[in-house]
Amino acid sequence: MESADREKSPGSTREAAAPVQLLTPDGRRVEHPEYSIDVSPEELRGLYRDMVLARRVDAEGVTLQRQGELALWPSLLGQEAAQVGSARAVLDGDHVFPSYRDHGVALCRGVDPLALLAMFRGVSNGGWDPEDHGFHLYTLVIGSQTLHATGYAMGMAKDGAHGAAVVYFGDGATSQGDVSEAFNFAAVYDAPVVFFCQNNQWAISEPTEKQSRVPLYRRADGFGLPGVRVDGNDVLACLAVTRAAMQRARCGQGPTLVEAFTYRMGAHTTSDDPTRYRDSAEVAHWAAKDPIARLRTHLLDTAHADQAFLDEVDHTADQAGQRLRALVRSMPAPDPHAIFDHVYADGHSLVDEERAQFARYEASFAETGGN
Ligand SMILES: Cc1ncc(C[n+]2csc(CCOP(=O)(O)OP(=O)(O)O)c2C)c(N)n1
Ligand SMILES: [Mg+2]
Repeated sequence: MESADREKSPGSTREAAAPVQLLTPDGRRVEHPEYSIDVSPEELRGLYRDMVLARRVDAEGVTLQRQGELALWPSLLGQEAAQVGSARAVLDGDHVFPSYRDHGVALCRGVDPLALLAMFRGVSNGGWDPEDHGFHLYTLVIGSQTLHATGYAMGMAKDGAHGAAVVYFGDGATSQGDVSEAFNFAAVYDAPVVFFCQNNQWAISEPTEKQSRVPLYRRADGFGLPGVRVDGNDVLACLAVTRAAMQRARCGQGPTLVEAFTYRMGAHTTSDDPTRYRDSAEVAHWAAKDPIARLRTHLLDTAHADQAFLDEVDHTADQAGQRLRALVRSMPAPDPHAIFDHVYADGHSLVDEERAQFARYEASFAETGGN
């Protein structure tokens, strides 16, 4: 087993600056010369509520999959601060391009978590209308959404829109050519886009040191855009850094790469067993940096919240979980033929052929009495 803090190993060529931090793992508020932020007690409580709700929805996703109600679920456990902090820097008029585990971002943008669960149940073809919340569709083709976001941002700039785009991707995605192309396009065209990389240390079973010889935020140097590493388990730092980057983008000062240094506490997806490739000591090391626990400690230490508030948040999250569970379990199965609808706006002979073929296949069960 390698050291839990792998990037600090002696002789490594991957030395990195200390990540931007505003809240220490033991819940102490610290200042940063470049990223000061004024957050009211009410906003702090809101961030806490968002993170607890995100964790609860996520836990429902895992459990429902285990009970056979969902086909798959990619857990965000451990990444609540990176997602909520960055998402709360998004304003109306901005556009978010997510990956596939960004449920916390979806919640903050106002997407009903039921839509996320429906997609992973396989009863919807994609989810939601991106126009409703400026929240585009989940992307499973690793890294491709960085190009979508960059192109969209270039379009926004051409239209004279005042918003910016933010795109979420992982450490593994940085090895995709698409991501390098997006960095380059964004840099040379000064596109109003923020690249928000959640470095959760793993790309399925592949550790980050197999993705890059340099810390990921330093990739930005070669493309001529600023890169910054932020403590991804510190919701305040993620908010401050993303807010600054989005503001830069909105003001026509171009793109930024933000690397949120965090950890995937759970399995890659419910199809994965991480005990096959990583040590429990590493997971324990990161559990001590839990993003929700540190904000809870801070809230209690500063008397910005009391136990009654924490209990109410837990109760609300439980109720949300129960609502989701009941609604997911009662979702009707879609008509299997619906999969052929909407492939093209107009009809297409190939789709018609496939539809007919599927109808024959289905009819064959009736003839043989099989199932
Ligand atoms: C283009 C492409 N190649 C491979 C895959 C298979 N795949 C799915 S998730 C994943 C790992 C991605 O890791 P990372 O970018 O770190 O994101 P994380 O899952 O950790 O959030 C891979 C290789 C894919 N979906 N798309
Ligand atoms: Mg990863």
